[in-house]
Amino acid sequence: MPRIIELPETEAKGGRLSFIEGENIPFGVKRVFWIYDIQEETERGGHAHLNAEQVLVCLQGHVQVYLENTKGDKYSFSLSDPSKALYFPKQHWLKMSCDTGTILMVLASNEYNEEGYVRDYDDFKALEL
Ligand code: T46
Repeated sequence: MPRIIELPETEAKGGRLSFIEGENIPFGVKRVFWIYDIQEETERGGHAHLNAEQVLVCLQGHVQVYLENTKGDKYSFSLSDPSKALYFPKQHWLKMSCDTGTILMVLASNEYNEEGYVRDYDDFKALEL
């Protein structure tokens, strides 16, 4: 089930430091990517992953994340704190709204493979059958 994971956090040297290691998150990381240089508020996502699990950390700015599972359960998360990570399992329809200037880091359980995406909502809803 999608959930917020509170990451370890230290405060020192005039700043904060958080990290992800070992069993902080429930999967082994195969890929890290980041979304940045967002020039204006924008909608992204519009897809689900057949098999991948992911963690989102908003390093700067604000992201509103909307998730839906194949049963129709819906979740909404507001991300703006780099010490909090949003975990979500496979087969969740993702939509997100990123504010201007946002930097979003994503950790994934898989390597990039376009065939692992479902980008049509009707195809996604058919997964529950
Ligand atoms: C997700 C959200 C949070 C690559 O070539 N390699 C990669 O590892 C990724 C993630 C994307 N791409 C290419 C595929 C597209 O041509 O980058 C382009 C933009 O990808 P997409 O339209 O899927 O971007 P978002 O922001 O809608 O979704 C991305 C991730 O794809 C997705 O896994 O969960 O960020």
